[in-house]
Amino acid sequence: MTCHCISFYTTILGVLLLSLLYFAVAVDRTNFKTCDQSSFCRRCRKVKPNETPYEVVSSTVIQNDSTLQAELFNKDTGVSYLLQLTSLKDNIFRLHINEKSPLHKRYEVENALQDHPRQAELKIVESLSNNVTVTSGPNKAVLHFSPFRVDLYSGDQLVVSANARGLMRFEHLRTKAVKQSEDNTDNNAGNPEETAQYPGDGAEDDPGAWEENFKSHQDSKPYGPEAVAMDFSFPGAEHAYGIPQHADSLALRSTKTTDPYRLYNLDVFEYETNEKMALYGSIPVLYAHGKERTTGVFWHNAAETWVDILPSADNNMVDSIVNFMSGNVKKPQVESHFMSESGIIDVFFLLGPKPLDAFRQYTLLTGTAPLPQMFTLGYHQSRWNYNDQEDVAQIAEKFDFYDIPMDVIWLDIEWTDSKKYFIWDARKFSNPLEMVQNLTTKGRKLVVIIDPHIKRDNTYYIHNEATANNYYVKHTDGKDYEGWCWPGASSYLDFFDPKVREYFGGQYALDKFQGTTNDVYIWNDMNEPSVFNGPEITMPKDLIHYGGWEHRDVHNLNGMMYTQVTYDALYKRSGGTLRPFVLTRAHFAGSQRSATVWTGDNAAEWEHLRISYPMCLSVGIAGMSFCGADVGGFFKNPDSELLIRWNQAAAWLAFFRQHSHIDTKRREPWTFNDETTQIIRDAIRIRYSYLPYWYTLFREHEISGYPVMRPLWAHYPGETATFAIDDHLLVGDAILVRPVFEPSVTEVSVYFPGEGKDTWYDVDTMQENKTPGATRIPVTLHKIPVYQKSGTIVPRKMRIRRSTVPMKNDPYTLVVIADAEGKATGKLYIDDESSFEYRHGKYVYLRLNFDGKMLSSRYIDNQANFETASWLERVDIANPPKGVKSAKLTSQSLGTVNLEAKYNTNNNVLTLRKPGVNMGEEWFIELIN
Ligand code: NBV
Repeated sequence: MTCHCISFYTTILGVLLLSLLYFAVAVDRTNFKTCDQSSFCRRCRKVKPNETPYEVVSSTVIQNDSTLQAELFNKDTGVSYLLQLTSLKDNIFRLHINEKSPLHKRYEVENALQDHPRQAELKIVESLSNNVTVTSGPNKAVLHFSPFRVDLYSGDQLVVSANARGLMRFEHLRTKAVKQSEDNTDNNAGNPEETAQYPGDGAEDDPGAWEENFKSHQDSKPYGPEAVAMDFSFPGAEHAYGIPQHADSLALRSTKTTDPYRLYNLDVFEYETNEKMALYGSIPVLYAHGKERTTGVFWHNAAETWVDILPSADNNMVDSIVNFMSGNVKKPQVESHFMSESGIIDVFFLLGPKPLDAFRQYTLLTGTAPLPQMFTLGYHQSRWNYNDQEDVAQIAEKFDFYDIPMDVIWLDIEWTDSKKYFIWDARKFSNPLEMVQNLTTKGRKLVVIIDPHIKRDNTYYIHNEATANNYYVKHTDGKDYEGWCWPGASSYLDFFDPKVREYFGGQYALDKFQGTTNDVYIWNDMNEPSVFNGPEITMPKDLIHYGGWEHRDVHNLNGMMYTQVTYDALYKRSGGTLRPFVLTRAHFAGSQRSATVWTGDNAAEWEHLRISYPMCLSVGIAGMSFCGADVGGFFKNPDSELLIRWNQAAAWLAFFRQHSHIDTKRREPWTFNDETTQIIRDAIRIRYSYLPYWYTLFREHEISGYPVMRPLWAHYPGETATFAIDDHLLVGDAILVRPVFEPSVTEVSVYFPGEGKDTWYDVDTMQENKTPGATRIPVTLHKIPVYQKSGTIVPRKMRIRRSTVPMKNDPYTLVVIADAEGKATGKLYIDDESSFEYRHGKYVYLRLNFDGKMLSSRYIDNQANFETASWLERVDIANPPKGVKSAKLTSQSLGTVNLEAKYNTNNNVLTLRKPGVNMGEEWFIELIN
């Protein structure tokens, strides 16, 4: 007993000390590696351009269905590789390079791709002594033999080249060379001839090749150097985007004089903005965009990766003198260089040509986000922590009292019994079921956190079962790895093991997870994984996962493996009827299929509010549209102005949740003063009024892969001035948002895209803005600039209630903005808002069309059908035809009925009240003069 207490108190003390440490300092860069401190990055970055030792062995080139195959030879080392260039459907190529006979298998990523990519026909059209040309549909690929290089053309235009700069590096597996002085009798010594046998790649000389130290941590590298790297050039492109997650601008900045962008899932305490440092997630997809086209590369590798970027403006690779002499205008070109610690080279080229095409191509490979339940798009109230069940009940009541809609209350780690996930702290939550029921009777839900570290406590059944069944990630000697996290001593389940996935998923079953119901959803945090005493606050790279893979190979995938378990478990829990909701911090390519993401531990600072836009845009074009940031900032306390502006901005990001650190002051919408409460209430209510539009966009994302929130250049790809804008966004293509990201301003600069062809209407006043491009727009504390594009129809619901559930059958309002020709179009998707029945045709998907005289609603999908109780309450037509006196609605159930039409001269809007038709049927309304 005594012994127990001592260890208990040391654990508590340890956690306290650690948490103090954890809270007292701002970002400590010394915790994280620079490229120079990472031996593979150093080696890859040192590769000299234009001296590639790789060449294609011309006699080995063969074509096999959709694939061109050849041997690649490194003339410096004598090592052979197998290269496959495959043509895929929808303008995608795949380049796959692996060692021909590796010493042992090299890791190839699993789970990021949704299915086997569909192949497309490929034809050899020219075979010359130094290259071979193949075509596939409108695209062409040229494989150059010596020096090795792959050029991809869309039509006749070269859009991306691999290894054009000759930076490819593929470190073959080898045994450790033994220095002359070492004892040759050592069994592990390997082949003393090794260095001589494969000279020339320089890895042996790198002191970090066979083991590497960082701070007090040693990474034993039993497999030695095994890095892979490749450069990609994008002629015609001006900017590069993507490769989230970084707290940086959307348009990637040059890394010429800085470290490369780093992709390595890490828990970076108090991260700073405008940084290329790694963060919680890594999605290795890059888009290069210029006036004429967008081209992407998806680097399918889950190991630590660094990416050098040279946007066109910083790129002097293109010979400007030649251009100058010949009178040519310098052609823009973006350069990139991907470097990964292990794995193979497996890269997908997304040939666009438009931005939305490239985004879609990426999601054809990695999947789209399944349509979320409607409640997930409402407002979420979180805090680390709501103290107990009374606290939760009071918070919910206050939202009702202040008439602020709210769909979900969140519980952070303090809900657990001493950080033993799945077990309630019975002192604070004696009756969780009643607490949940109190919420659900008002149409609300609960989310609880489940972290991946498991407390090493032999009174904890999960720990005991995991130990007994060998479910933990292991050291090389086979012992369970033990790290340090919230519970103190912790171990980490190996989610790469199917048995572990099955086991852990089973914990969510309602009969197992006491105190929960189908209305309790899950938040997965710390899944990078975060290990307080690990190297760079994560798991050592030489640990062993299922299948014998080193953690090094799979690190960036780890968090996604975890959220996939949660998603599947929630799906199973409801017998496949309810759409799961999982929030994740770590993420990788494909995470969109199982989780929503947020930007982690930001701070109550204007700059952090500002960066939430590019961060969500960036992850959005990388497939994860369902993104948000902690409203108000996680660390520190926002003042009322910052909190107001944050709510106003966040109401236009897909995931809208207020959350904050345990040491912050309460900041629920009513905690400042009446005016603040009222303005925040308005922001949240506006969000609810646009939910039909958000929901439609999410359904369209699921079908098309188009992001829900989009950078301006996604729709205005030829408009150069939009390329660097990331403090605006488009929701779908119809709503333009430019939040206020600065304190005490009375006006902001809004960029109106469309060069005058599209004009923009202030959604509050319906006033048209006629000046294209950057324009100063006045703002008040009550208002941020939000516009609807001319020519669009946006569905809304104007009866705002306490949550989305009671709004389900409420009537719709359509906001029609006629363009210069008097026309507008839009779409509306309706279903039961929660189940998977829509996958069996239980929905209506409507095309809304206004041709200047007639507004109609027609099924896009005739097969589908869904009975909704919602009806059409109102139509507002901005910029309507002149002289309309009345209107006539026709539908099957109503026949033809007359409608009153009211024209408002102040804002030039024609309103049709109570058309009354059911939204599930087709109808049309004629305007009558
Ligand atoms: O679980 C506590 C927090 C959580 O509130 C936050 O949102 C996560 O990003 N968590 C990190 C652990 C550590 C915070 C310092």
